[in-house]
Amino acid sequence: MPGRMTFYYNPQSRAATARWMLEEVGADYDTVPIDFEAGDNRKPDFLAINRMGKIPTLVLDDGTVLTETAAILAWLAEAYPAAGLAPEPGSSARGSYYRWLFFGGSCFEPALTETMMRRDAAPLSKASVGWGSYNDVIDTLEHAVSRSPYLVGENFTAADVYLGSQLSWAGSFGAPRIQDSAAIQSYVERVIDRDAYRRAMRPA
Ligand SMILES: N[C@@H](CCC(=O)N[C@@H](CS)C(=O)NCC(=O)O)C(=O)O
Repeated sequence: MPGRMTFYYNPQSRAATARWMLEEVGADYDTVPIDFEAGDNRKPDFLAINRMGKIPTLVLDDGTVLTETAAILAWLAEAYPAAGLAPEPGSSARGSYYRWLFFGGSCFEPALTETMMRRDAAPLSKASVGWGSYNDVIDTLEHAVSRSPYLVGENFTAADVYLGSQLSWAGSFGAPRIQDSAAIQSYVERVIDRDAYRRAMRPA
């Protein structure tokens, strides 16, 4: 089992998702608060750890630096197998699990950014951008969460931590078609109804 880690965190950020996962697996970690207003993430000490100046950033007990929410979740799921948050390596379910983990980062995130931050711009070419279109992404997710309780069938996985968190956040700041989708809302309510989520939402 991994030794004590250092977790750079702000509750109003993607680091909240990583904290949920740290709580899911029962990781041993110290939290370092990052105050964006104070510019903590642009100070030389932090930039020396993550040149991107972004969180979540997780430093392992041997000094290895992990960034990118999906990568942190995938690593934690593997490093703490007893938590049962990743399907068997090489199984079909493992393939689906990767599909949704990657879909979160490479389709949902940029589609959301395009929709929320470029509202007045013409849509980018659906055939050229990797996420197609926001509506296609939401249709795909709506279908995926309607056919089984979790993204990978009957079992909750780290992919649900990622997509559940993304959908919950996106809905809370008014992204289209999330709060008015009964299937997505029911999925979000289902996946966040967990002790680890509630612990992760407490003040650090
Ligand atoms: N690709 C990264 C994105 C991380 C990210 O953009 N984090 C934001 C907070 S949600 C951040 O640290 N922003 C501060 C800044 O860039 O100054 C991931 O998936 O974890």
